[in-house]
Amino acid sequence: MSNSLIENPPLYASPAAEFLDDVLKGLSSASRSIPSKYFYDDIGSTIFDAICELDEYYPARAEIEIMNHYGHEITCRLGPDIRLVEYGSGSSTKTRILLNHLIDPCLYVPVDISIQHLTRTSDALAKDYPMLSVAPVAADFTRPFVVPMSEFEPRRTCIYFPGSTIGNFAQAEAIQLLADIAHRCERGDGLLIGFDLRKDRDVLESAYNDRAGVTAAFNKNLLHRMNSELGANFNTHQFSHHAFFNDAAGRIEMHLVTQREQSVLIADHSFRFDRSETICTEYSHKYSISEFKQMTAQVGWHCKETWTDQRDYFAVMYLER
Ligand code: AVI
Repeated sequence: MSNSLIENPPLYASPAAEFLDDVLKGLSSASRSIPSKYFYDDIGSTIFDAICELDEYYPARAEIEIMNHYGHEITCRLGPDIRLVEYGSGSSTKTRILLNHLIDPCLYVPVDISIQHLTRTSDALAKDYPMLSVAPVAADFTRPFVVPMSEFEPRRTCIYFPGSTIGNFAQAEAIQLLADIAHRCERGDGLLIGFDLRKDRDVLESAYNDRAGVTAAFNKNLLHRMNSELGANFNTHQFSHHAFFNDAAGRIEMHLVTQREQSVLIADHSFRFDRSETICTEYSHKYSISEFKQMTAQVGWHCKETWTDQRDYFAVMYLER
């Protein structure tokens, strides 16, 4: 397969009807919420890249530190001639570190919900790694999609799931997703996954309440997206960003809080908001290594090795089926 020209990726991304259904369902429930996957349109994905550059947002740097420090060891674990499938590939920043060490990968399959971001990133990778076959797939990885096959039989498939995105699922959903990934894999296939570790409340809360307000803009982009794509009439100035660590649940929660009583119209459905009422837009779970080992073991994954950064803020775990 030539990589000089990346064909249009097969498209499995959420259509507008599904976005509307999820929003109406989420806003009709007693505790209002919207799935965090809807953050990632082209603008949201670009704001997320800016979050990763912030001083306060330690997870991105901690994971890069691990990949830079242990990249060789990690790729020795993965072995040569693999098909690498990345869930939620975004800008593929950490992938480049893997690719610099991997021996003769057969195929790289970035999977992302934002088609524009995916196409840009895949084109850039194809240019920078001319020997690599790249076959992007635009999909919501929580739903079934077909993984392209490589020209040569890979020694194994390895799922790369960096960025602690697994933390954005409620714990039961995270376990279900890990089980689904296991079912899609064959015995001996690998999973390289990054997750954020528990730490001081101050460090956690600063990471999601940066001084420059980039995370607030990321959160509010969801309102702009509902206005432009679903014809909603949210007054974005009347909502504020709120993020805090819920200790009992072991997670950061992000919310949009109404500043005053108001009604919002979305596709002929009217929603009344009391003053200070919130819409939960994201969970970001923080796990211990032993907790994460237990979660993965119960759905058929065997932990082979774990690497952490110097401050033990973040972990990257390699598991096999
Ligand atoms: C993508 N995900 C792992 C990020 C996180 O930290 O949970 C999303 C994010 N939300 C606010 N800042 C970053």
